[in-house]
Amino acid sequence: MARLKVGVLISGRGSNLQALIDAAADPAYPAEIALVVSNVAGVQGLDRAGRAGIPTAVIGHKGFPDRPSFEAALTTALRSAGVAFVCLAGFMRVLTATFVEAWRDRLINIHPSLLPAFPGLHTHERAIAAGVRFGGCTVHYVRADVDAGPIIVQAAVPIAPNDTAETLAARVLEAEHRAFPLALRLIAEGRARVVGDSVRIAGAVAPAGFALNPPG
Ligand code: DQB
Ligand code: GRF
Repeated sequence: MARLKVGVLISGRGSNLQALIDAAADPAYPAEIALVVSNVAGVQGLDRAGRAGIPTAVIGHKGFPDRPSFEAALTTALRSAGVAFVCLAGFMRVLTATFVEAWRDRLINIHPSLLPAFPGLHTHERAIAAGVRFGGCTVHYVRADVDAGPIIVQAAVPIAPNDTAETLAARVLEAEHRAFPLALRLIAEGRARVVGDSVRIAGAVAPAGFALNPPG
């Protein structure tokens, strides 16, 4: 089967990008990374892509007069590389409704909390301050409303009494590195379907630690 051609947008470290690169190194994985775009030059994620032989582009948002022109350049680069699906992996610019609609249901993000709790930034500090006992991560389709799209995969992580934002972030990150490749695989296999505001998953066995919505 032809593999789904994916573009990954990053702004930094790229450890979730690395998890996708590692998953796609298996020829049986149903998606391949055709392009990595960073809006920031010199970041570690670009080195990770380069090492894997994946084409990269730097499209700095500061080089454009407004968000629509920046995003038009993103879409042009993605289309030129034959990208059919886009993953946000630590991409730190909020996208306009125009971009989101252009890639509707072909655009996902990974967020380091159990949404709908703690959308936005500084999630780990906020979770600890709120005294919640579980953190986690969420892979979701992107909607104009930030961190509010239909949820594909979540994983929960316990919060220890002595956790700092840093120790919790590290524990959540390990879960992210399993959840993101899982979500992309389910989508690329054609198992994920957006029904209203939620995602239905058909014919998949949930790996240990994951629960998937039923089909329907
Ligand atoms: C992010 C969500 C929010 C931010 C960054 C990444 C944020 O608030 N950054 C500070 C403002 C930066 C700016 O001025 O642009 N996570 N776009 C839409 N919907 C989303 C998710 C992310 C990025 C862009 C979304 C997004 O759910 N419309 C990733
Ligand atoms: C991750 O925690 C991700 O959930 C959030 O930004 C961080 C990116 O880390 N959106 P990395 O660049 O993938 O290492």
